[in-house]
Amino acid sequence: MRRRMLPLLLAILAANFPQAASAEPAEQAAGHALPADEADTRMAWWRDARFGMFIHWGLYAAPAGEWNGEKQAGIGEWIMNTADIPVDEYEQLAAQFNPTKYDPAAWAKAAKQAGMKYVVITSKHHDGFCLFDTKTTEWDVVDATPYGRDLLRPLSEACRAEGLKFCTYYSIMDWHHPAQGKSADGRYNPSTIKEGRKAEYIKYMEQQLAELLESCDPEVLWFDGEWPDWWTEPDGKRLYSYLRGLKPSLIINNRVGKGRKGMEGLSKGDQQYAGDFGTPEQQIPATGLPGVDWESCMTMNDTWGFRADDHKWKSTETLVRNLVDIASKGGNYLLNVGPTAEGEIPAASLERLAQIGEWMRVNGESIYGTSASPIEIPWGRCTVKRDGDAGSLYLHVFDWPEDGRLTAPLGGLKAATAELLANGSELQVDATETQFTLTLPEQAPDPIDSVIKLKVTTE
Ligand code: FHN
Repeated sequence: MRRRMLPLLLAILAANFPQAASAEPAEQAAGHALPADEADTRMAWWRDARFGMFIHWGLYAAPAGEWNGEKQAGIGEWIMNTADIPVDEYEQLAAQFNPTKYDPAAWAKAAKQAGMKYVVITSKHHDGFCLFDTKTTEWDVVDATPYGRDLLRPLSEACRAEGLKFCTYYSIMDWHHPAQGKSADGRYNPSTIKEGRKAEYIKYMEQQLAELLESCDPEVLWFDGEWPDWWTEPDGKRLYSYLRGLKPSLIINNRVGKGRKGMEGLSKGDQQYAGDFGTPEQQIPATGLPGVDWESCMTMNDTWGFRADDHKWKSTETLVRNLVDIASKGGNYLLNVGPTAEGEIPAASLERLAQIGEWMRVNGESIYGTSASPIEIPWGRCTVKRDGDAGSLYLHVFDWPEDGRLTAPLGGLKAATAELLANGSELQVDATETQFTLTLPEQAPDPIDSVIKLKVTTE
């Protein structure tokens, strides 16, 4: 097979070593209207983390994708996402919810061993049911279920014991709250606010969020359910300011307002929308936006919440390559698990998490703390780590060249050394003024993604 040219590697270098390349440095958008040093300081751990666990857990795990004997096709969180179930029928689920097998320490360990750096768990989904003890309602795990204990605080402690950041998801839309109701036209996830009761509900939300900050001190508040027409961008900006006032170091996603769908909600510094990062869902943007923070949230199968007949599980290869693709574009990967009503993460999820962890133990440095490279490479991806005038390019080779050689144009950069992360073995680098060629072993060390660490300098 013809030698592969690493196309336009110059653009990568321009984005990360502007003094080294003639190409115009990639546009460095300001990702945030607040003073860069404040946002940069606050976002630093989140940008380094690159990989987190999403947990969708609640009463909807009990019916597990079936209602009145009918399996719900399509996305399995139908149970939690439809307002077609009469509230008094749905409320009966609380009596069934008794997660006696819940082991927060095991959940935190599974996330840690997968190479994840943070955990985002549903504190309240659209059904309004709270997994934490709240004074604002009896519709919570302490007052309404046989389990009778707060679920989030123990997980926050277990995450911190494993060195993970603990974060919470919170739905603005709340079908159970008396101030909200179905929209007349029955739209998907319908929700309206009753005449004159919006301020009441916002106060309720603020009280609950203050309780969450107090009881389990999340580092990120991950909002959702912001799409009903009655919730506006000014509402989101006010809520963002309220929360940052309570906890200045808090990070908040762009669904606190109307900036959803990830990149389109991201401004390049004009801060059109409230929120610190974009939230593309079940998708990976075609390119990153240099200088803008974003996180792709995705399921491991096709359901957010647990479904008894869970299927369409993605392969570990797909999950690892998603992580690499996202990191190569400067984003974070929030990968979801949906625990059962008994409190167990499904075996199929645990298996994939363990396999991802094996890859991360060898190659994690090519993900953590890396930044975007501005182009896509057909046979793999590239992530970048700067170190003054030097740095490393991590070449993620998905498609190992049959001729065992990779060639790249290196305008003004010196390829110092190259090694395989899998075993530290040095690779021969033949450099000329304009390009270098890597000689690779016949066999790819990792069929999913073999990573080459290329140290480069500018002098
Ligand atoms: O309706 C929810 C869905 O259940 C899930 O929580 C996702 C995760 O981002 N958010 C909403 C759909 O966009």
